[in-house]
This record gives sequence, C-alpha cells and structure tokens, in this order.
Amino acid sequence: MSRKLNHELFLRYPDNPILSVEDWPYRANSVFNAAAAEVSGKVLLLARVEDFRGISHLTAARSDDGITDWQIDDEPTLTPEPNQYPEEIWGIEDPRITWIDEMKKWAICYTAYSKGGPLVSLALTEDFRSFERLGPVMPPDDKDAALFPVKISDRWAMLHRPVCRSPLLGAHIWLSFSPDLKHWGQHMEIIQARSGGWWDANKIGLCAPPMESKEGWLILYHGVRTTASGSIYRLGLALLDLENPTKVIRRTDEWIFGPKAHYEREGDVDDVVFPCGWIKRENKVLIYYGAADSRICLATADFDEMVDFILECPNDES
Ligand code: BMA
Repeated sequence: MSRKLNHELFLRYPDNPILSVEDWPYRANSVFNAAAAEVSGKVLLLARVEDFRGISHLTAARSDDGITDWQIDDEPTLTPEPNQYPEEIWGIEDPRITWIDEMKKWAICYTAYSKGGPLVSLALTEDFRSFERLGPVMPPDDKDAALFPVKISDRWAMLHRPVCRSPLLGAHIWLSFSPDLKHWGQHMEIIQARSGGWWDANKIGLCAPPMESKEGWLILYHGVRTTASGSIYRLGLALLDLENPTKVIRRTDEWIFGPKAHYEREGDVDDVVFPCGWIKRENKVLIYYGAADSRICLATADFDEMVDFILECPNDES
C-alpha cells in the first residue's frame, strides 16, 4: 500500500470546469482532452473539440494564469486534412505537446482516426498558428503518445500505446526510438496493464508527456476498469529512470485520482478523467483533464509532494 497522505495528491480546482462548450466562440458538441504548454508566458491549451458530426479537431485557448480569462481562437486551429492525410478522415483527437529545445519547436503527438483505427500522428509548430505535419508515425491501433523533450542516447523517444488484437493480451505503454522523428523502431513494452481485479487491469495509456524530476521521469497514466455499467478511467503515476527510461523504477499501486465530482461522473462518456497536459509553475503542477468527454477541468498538485509520493511507492511488480 502507498503512503497515506492526509489530503488528495491532486486537488480539484473549486470552479471546475475551467472551459466548456458554452465558452466556445463557435458551435460544437463538446471540448475536452486538451494538451497544455507554456508559450510566451501564457498557458496554451490545445483542446479537442468534437463537432455535431462526431468528428474532432483541435483549437487553442490561451490564458495568463492558466485558469481564467481564456482567449479562444475564433476558428479551429488544427483541422483534419483527409485529402492530404487520409488517416485523418474521422478526425484528430487527444493531443500531447512537448517543447523540443534542440529544435526550438513544439512537437504535438495526436490521434488521427483512420479507417483502419486510431493511429499516432506528429506535427511541429513554433507558434500554434502554422503547423508542419510529419504525418503518421505509428500504425493503428495506437494512441496516447508523447515525446520526451530531450534525446535519449542520441535518439528521440516516444511513449505510446499500441493495442494488441486480442483483448486478452491487453493495451500497454511502449517506448520507441527514432533518429529523425519520422522513422521509429527499437519498440519496447515498458509499463504493463495489470490483470484481474486491479483498477488498471488490461488497458492503460499515457496521459500527459513525461515530466522531468531529479529522481526520474514522472509518468501520469490512465487505467481503465471495465464494469457492468461501462468503463472507469482513473489515474496513476510511475517513475522511469532518467538516463534509461526503459527502466520503471516506481509505480503507484492505488489510483491517485478518479471520477468523483458530478462533472466527471456524467457527460457524453460517464466516469472519465483524461488529462493530456500538465505544466509546472514554480513548485505547482497544473493538470488539465477532460471530464466525462464533455469539458475541460483543472487539478493542481505540489511537485515535491508528487515526487516524494512516487518514491515511496513500490518497484513496478505488475
Ligand atoms: C479513450 C479515448 C479518449 C476518451 C476516452 C473515454 O479511448 O478515446 O479520447 O476520452 O476513451 O471515452
């Protein structure tokens, strides 16, 4: 069992949701699962927006404090382009943003919903106004991907979640490497979904991009519990070795955050908390999550407390 905290590790912002479709400058069904980045001193969220056809695109919202007064782009920021990128035929979803200092560019991993299933696509940007698409980098079914901000042993590294064809074999988090961001290989399964009655049995996936700490890479992941009345998406933490992130040093046994508030329990898909971005300001971590596939919410955590917490968790023995 993990150490008992006298409060939750992630604290819900009292005025959640921070963004919902009512705030949007144009007509849409829902806004959720936003990536986050700090751009020119502001917090930028790249939100997944689902239209009334059921197809998603991405739209940027900017705020000074990352909580209030969001300036939302008047029109979709990044839209599916199925003519040039056929794999985007059914939309683009669930982005994750990583600042690549070596290139002075942001890398956005997102899900392209192709006729063959969801896959991982990659785009680069310097300003979130124009984008350089690299196209698909992982074939279907694969999603929940993010890049590490630095090269590992001279290669770019990406966490992602391919799905085994047999549901019995599960969906686990893999790590792959590339010399140029386009050609990926050396695939390795690193964090496995547990089995049986565990909260993260059979299906897990990366949430936000890896966050660096002195002790290792902090990994926020979701676990999906299948129940008689649907799935429950909850969150756990893991810690990967800084130099060799194929090595899982720690992993929470218990989930650290799950659907509890009414805005997480009810929506287009009930009982879902789904972060795609977190940012660190001083010692405070702002975690942006989609709630019930319907709105964008915020939780905060103390960075040192999070690191202390994961260090007291067991070695990964799934
Ligand atoms: C996952 C993704 C997410 C979604 C979640 C819950 O498989 O499709 O976009 O938030 O399911 O519906």
